[in-house]
Amino acid sequence: MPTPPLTLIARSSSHFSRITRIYAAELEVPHAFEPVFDIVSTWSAGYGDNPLLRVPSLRTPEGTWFGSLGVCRELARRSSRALQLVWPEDLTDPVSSNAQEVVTDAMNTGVVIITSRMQKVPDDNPALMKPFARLHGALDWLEANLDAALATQPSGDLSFLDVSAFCFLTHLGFRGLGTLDQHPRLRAFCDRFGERASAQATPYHFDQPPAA
Ligand SMILES: N[C@@H](CCC(=O)N[C@@H](CS)C(=O)NCC(=O)O)C(=O)O
Repeated sequence: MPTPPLTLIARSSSHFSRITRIYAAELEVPHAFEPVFDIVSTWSAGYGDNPLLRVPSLRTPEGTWFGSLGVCRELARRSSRALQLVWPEDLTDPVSSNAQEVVTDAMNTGVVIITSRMQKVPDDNPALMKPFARLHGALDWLEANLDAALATQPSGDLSFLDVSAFCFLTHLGFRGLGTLDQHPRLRAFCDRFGERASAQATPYHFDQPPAA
């Protein structure tokens, strides 16, 4: 079988990567998957020449796209499906715009905590006090406001806010960053979105390098 001309350079354990995997599935864009096994590496070629040394990237014959939003936009341009897509710039009221801000920033905060843990920084280190407070504040805010944000955004087949919120919220338990035990509305949202085939096809797991 010929290799598809697109390659997603990503990690199956990464919430930003999962956004792009869900878009690729929804948009039915064939692609190869190139896992980044060593996320601590500073070798940019391993990240598709992304100088930020992060996943995801999308390698195409025309060039490489860095970051989840840019990758999703390129997947949309390459899709033959006529889906109505709702992007962050379509969120023109405060509650949905703020929801996107809170979700994206909380995802970045999760990355800060995970990369600190990789360097053996304990969770009670003062440097992580504010990131954990930020994460808890984000969850409480989303519990109170996400439903309104989702209802207020323009209607469409797929919304970046929905997808990123789902990837963020389901990643918390996977990486031991928190639970949704006290957040029933967020749990209900995850259950609803989790019924989509694209969500079920992209569960979090750690990619394993091939045996030597
Ligand atoms: N703005 C980027 C953020 C990507 C990001 O932070 N990815 C994480 C994995 S979820 C990563 O590469 N972490 C490794 C690091 O920060 O060194 C996006 O939207 O894709």
